[in-house]
Amino acid sequence: MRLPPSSFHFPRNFIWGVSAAAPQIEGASFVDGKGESVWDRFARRRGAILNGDRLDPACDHYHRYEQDFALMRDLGIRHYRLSLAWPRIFPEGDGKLNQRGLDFYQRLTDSMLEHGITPWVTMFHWDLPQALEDRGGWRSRVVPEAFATYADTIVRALGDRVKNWITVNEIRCFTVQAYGGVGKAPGFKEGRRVVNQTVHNALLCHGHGVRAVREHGGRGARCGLSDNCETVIPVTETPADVAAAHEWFAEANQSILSPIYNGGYSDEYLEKCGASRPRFERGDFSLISLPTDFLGLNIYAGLFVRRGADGRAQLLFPSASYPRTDSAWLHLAPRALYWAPRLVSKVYGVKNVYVTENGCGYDDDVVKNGECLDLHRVEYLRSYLKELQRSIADGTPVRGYFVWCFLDNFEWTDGYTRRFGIVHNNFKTQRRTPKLSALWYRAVIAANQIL
Ligand code: BGP
Repeated sequence: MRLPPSSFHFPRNFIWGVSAAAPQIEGASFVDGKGESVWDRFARRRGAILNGDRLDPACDHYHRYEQDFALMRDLGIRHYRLSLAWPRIFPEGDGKLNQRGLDFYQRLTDSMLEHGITPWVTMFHWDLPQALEDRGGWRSRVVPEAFATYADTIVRALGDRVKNWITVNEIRCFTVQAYGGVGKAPGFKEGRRVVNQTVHNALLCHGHGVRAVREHGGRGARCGLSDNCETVIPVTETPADVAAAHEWFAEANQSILSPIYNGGYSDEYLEKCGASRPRFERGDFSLISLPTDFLGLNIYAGLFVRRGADGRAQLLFPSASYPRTDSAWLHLAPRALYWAPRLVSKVYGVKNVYVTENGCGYDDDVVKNGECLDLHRVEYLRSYLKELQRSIADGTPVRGYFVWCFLDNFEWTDGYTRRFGIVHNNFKTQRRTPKLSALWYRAVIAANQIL
């Protein structure tokens, strides 16, 4: 019997891109007037980062961006998600502008455009100016106040060439994890009330980012958040488990997505917080819930859920032998790329979803005879993309996909050990070698289809 041909096509105009972030690739931590970030400081703390690695030299992208954009172009990559380093532009977080920092991003975005690459700019990817941390950091409204000026400044300066803006990246990571003792800079262990407050202050920054784009972004400017929402996968795709996934997803994401999409914290969330609820002011939620154009999702893994015997959503955790990447937190769960976009569009009515990060980290990506044969990454990306394609075919409004990461880079507390790139970087020589996954991705982009 002949089977119909399998079709792994993506919609016309689907955006294929790669992602990276300033503190992870630029290096040049103290060049041309850049101020210290909380990650620069945290990396000096003994034992904080594997092997005592620092954010310098990373990929020295600060000095090598032209060569990197030429490589992107050769790989057929037309969309690049980058971030701007706040402390390059305002070394103290607010106050005096460092023109050299801003000039750098003007040169950088010009060069991207010359190479035929469209910038997707994240305003903040975790590198808070240390000076702001010294004044209270995310615990305090000092940060959103400073962020308002920072966002106005960058959108005014780059708005003529940047049309796609992402406000902040993964609120949970630089608030709940960073202040909740989970090993992210600045690395504190605060109580629940303080942690909830850091989330609220981050939401205010998101709101200011949207406001700045509307006020100064010019024609065609679009913006949204990149969120690492809590992701669940129904164990079986039956009505009972799918409904359980819905319920769990809606409850788990209320601290970040409800204020943005529903104009405030839910009563349920505030009750759950009790005395630890965040303090807010009148007017906060009209800023936080300003309409956005899209939602970015960073999806790597997902937990499993089913309808439990007691009728409630029951979470199931992968066992020790469940297959994982070299990052313990990153178990293989391709169906996360089906369910996260679908659930977010159903629960919050999101009309345009972009997967702004997806990828995997391994420690044994080596270059041999000029090649890096990262079969594990090809298979990872392929299996996840199939699920994304299935989600789109079932009607989920996903418009684009960005691989994390273009280059092996400074992977936060894993330093330079954990390699997430589709391009290998030799950190001693700064030599770039496209891995098998990059060559495969080039073919996928060209065909607009999984191959
Ligand atoms: C996301 C971040 C990225 C990237 C990736 C890999 O959370 O937005 O910056 O680093 O995860 O994660 P990690 O380096 O923590 O393993």
